[in-house]
Amino acid sequence: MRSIKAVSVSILMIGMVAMLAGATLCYFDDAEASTGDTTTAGTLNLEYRLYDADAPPGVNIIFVPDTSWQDGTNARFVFGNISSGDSGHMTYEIKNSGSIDGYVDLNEVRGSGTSMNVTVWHDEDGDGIEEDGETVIYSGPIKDLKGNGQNFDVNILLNANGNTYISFSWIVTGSGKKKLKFNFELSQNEYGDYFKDVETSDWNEFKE
Ligand SMILES: [Ca+2]
Ligand SMILES: [Ca+2]
Ligand SMILES: [Ca+2]
Repeated sequence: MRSIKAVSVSILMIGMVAMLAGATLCYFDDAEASTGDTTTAGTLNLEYRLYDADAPPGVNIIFVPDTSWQDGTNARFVFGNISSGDSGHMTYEIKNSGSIDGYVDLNEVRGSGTSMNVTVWHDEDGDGIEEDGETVIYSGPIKDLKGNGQNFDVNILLNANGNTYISFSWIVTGSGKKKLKFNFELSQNEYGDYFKDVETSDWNEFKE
């Protein structure tokens, strides 16, 4: 009898452990996009900042508001006094300040205006130069990024406490205002259907 009872208790305990494990997984499955939520299993939090930019002499570059880390807040670059033929780049640094690894996508990339081409890439070393082995995310006119924008399922693995860079090179091909904005999304899995954190840039501006 004693041994049968012991077996029963063991089965009961296995059942309870399975229930607890199931509950933890469900919690992750059901979590909505938010800013730096905490779970019992760890945290997933994305932050970004304006890192670096360049442009021809005579073009003004303003970091708005500054180069501090953004977490639930917005930042942007403003280039002023640009003219047709000018080119340059802007680099954003992103980091995973949570305790679990995640995957980064670039979503809702939206352009306003015409007469500018951009190339967006995973600038692994953050030097603003597109090198062999660095993944190009988009290359083309900003007018093709109108409406709700385009989503780029790039799945950049960003380990807990890790950081990396996304750069945009641009070339002005005509007159008129041009703007560009986008979301960085850090997700627990590659499909963005689990726990995730989204940060949004402000409209980057390119003014004459
Ligand atoms: Ca965040
Ligand atoms: Ca590079
Ligand atoms: Ca993804």
